Amino acid sequence: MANECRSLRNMETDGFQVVTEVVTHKLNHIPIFKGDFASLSPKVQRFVAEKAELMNPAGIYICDGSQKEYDDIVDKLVERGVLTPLKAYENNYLCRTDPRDVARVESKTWMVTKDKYDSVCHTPDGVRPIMGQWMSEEQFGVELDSRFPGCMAGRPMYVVPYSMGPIGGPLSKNGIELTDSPYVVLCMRTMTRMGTKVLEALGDNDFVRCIHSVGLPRPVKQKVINHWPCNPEKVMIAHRPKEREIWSFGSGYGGNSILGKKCFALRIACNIGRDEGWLAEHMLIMGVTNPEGEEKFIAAAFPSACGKTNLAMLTPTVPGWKVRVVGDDIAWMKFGADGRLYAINPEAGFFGVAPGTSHKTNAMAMESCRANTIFTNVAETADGEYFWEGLEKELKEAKGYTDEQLKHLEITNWLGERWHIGDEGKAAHPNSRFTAPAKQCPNIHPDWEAPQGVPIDAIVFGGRRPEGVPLVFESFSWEHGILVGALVKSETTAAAEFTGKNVMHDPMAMRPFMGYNYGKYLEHWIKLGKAPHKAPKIFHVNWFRETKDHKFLWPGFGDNIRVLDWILRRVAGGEEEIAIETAIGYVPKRGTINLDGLPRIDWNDLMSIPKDYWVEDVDESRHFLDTQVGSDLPQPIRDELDKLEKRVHAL
Ligand code: OXD
Ligand code: MN
Repeated sequence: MANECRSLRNMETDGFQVVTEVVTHKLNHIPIFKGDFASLSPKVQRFVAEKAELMNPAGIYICDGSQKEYDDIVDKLVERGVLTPLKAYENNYLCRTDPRDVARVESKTWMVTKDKYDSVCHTPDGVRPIMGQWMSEEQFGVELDSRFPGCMAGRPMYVVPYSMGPIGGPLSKNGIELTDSPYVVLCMRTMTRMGTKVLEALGDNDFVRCIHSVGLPRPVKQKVINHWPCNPEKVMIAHRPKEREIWSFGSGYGGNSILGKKCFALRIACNIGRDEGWLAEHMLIMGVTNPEGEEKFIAAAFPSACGKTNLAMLTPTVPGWKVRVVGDDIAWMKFGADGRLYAINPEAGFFGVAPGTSHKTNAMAMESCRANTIFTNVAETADGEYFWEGLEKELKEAKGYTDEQLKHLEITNWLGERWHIGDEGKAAHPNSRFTAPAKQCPNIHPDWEAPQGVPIDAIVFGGRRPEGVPLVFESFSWEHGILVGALVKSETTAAAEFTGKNVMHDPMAMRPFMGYNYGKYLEHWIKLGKAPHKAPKIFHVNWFRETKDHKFLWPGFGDNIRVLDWILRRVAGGEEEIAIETAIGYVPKRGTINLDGLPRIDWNDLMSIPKDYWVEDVDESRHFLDTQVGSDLPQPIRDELDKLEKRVHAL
C-alpha cells in the first residue's frame, strides 16, 4: 500500500498546490491541498486520517465554505468542461451527468444493522420489504472492502463540515462529508450550512460521518462520459444508523451523493429522532397567512415529485392570502415545553425538479434560481438560458417568438445533442434539477432559520391519486391520522429509478427514506402524540383526482390555497358546520371551500367517496400492512384500520 500511495502522489492532483504535508500516527504522507489539518478536533482528525488512509486520495482539501472557495471550484470545473456557464444569468451553471447516473438508486440503498429487524419489519416469507433494505454487518464489510480501498486515488478528498439546521441551533445536527466530487462540494454549500463556522460550533462533539466516492480512482480504466466520473455497476448507498455513518459509492447524483439530504436528514436523522424523541420527516413547511393577518404553519408530506416544492412556494390565487416557505422537502419536528410541535427545515437550499416548473406553476422557484444555481441535466438554449419541458410558452412570450421561430430555436438537450421543440425525446431529463440557495426565494419566511423552529398547526399528507380519493379530508384523531399517513399512495415518478405510471404505497412519503423498522416508526409517532403534547390535526389532500377521460378535477397550484383555507378554519375550530363526517374522515360541506372565480368544479366527482373503490382500497391496505409491516404493526393502527373497514362497508 505504501508504495502504491507514493506513486499515486505523483499523479495528477487536479492542479492543486501542496500546502503542507501532515504526518499523523495513522496517516502516511498525504498532502494537504487546503486548510489546516492541525486545527481540526481530534475526532475530526482521526476520521479524516483513517478514511484518507483507506481511500488513498491525492490530497486533502478542507473546505472553509467561503464564496471564494466556491468560485475557485466553479472555475476549475468550467475549465474542465464539467460545468457550463449559462450566459444569460449571473453565476448559473449547467452540469450534464453520465446518462447512467440520473436519479436516486433505491435498489442499491441499504440500512446496515446487527439485527435485521432493527431495519425492516417482520414480513411473511417470500415478501420483499419495500420500506428499506437491510444488509448484515458482515456483508457490508465485504461490500466496503470491494469498493473503498484506494477508491479516491488520484483525486482530492474534500472535507465538507456541515450543519443541518442553523449552526448551533437546539434542533440542529452536524455532519462531515468526505467526498471526491467537487460538484458535491458545490451542492453541499448550497444545500447546507457548510465550512469553518461549523467546525467551530462542533468543537469536540460528535458528528454524522459521511463518506462519498464517485468510485473511479485514477488512472481511470473506463471512458468517463460528460466529465462525470461514476461507477454505476458498483453503486452502494449504505447507512449504519447506530454508528451514525453513511457510505456512498459510485454515484455523483443528488440524493445519492449530497449526503446531508436524504441519507442524513431522513434515514439517519429518523434514528436520532427515535432515540431523542423527535421526528425527521419528508415534509415541506409553510406559513399561511389569512386575509385577517393570522398566520399558521403547515407541515406536509408528499411522495417525491408530487408538487411539494410548488405547494411550499404557492402563490395564492385568492386575494388577501400570503404563503411563505420555511422548507420544501424535509422537516425536523419536536414537541416543545409548551406542548406544541415545532419544526425546522434542516436544509439551506432547494434541490428541485426542473421540468414542469415555470412562472405559471411556481414563480417563486423560478425567481430562486435566477443566480447562483447549478442546473443538472436540463437543456440549454442558444442564448445561454436553461430550458426544460414546461417553459415553452414563457420562452415564446419573453422573446416574442412566433410559433415558427420557437420551433426552430436551437436547443442543446440534456444529452448534449442538438434538439428542437417538437423533436422526439425530452429536452431535459425528467429528474433534472436546480440546486438553488433558499435565501434567494422571494417568499422565504423571515423565520425560516429560527433555531427553535416554527409551531406546526396542521400536518397534511397527500399523493397522486387519480381515483376515489376526495380533494381533502380530516382524520378523526391522531391515531387515525397516522393510519392515513401510513396508507399514503402515489403514482410513481422519475425521482428514482422507476418507469411507467403505477400507484405505489409510499407510507408517510417515507418509503425510500425509512431509516428503521417501519412498525417501530409508527409506534414512535403514536407515542409522541400523547399528552402533554398537543398533537396537531392531520389531513389528507389529493390535487390529482381525474375524470374518466383523465382530466384533472381540481386546478391545483395557486388554487390549492382554497383547500388550505378550509384546513386552517378546521384547525381554528368553532366552525363545526364546515365539515361533514364520512367513513374516511371529515370532508368539506358543499359550499365551504371558496370556489369564486374558478371555472365549473364538479363537486360531486371531486369529493365523492365511492363504496366499491374504498372497500377494495381498504382490502388492499390491509394486505399491504399485513405483508409489509406484519407483526410490527402497532395495535392502535390495526384498530384504526378495523374501524375504517367497518365504516367503509357501511357506506
Ligand atoms: C427528492 C426526492 O429529491 O424526494 O426530494 O426524491
Ligand atoms: Mn424529497
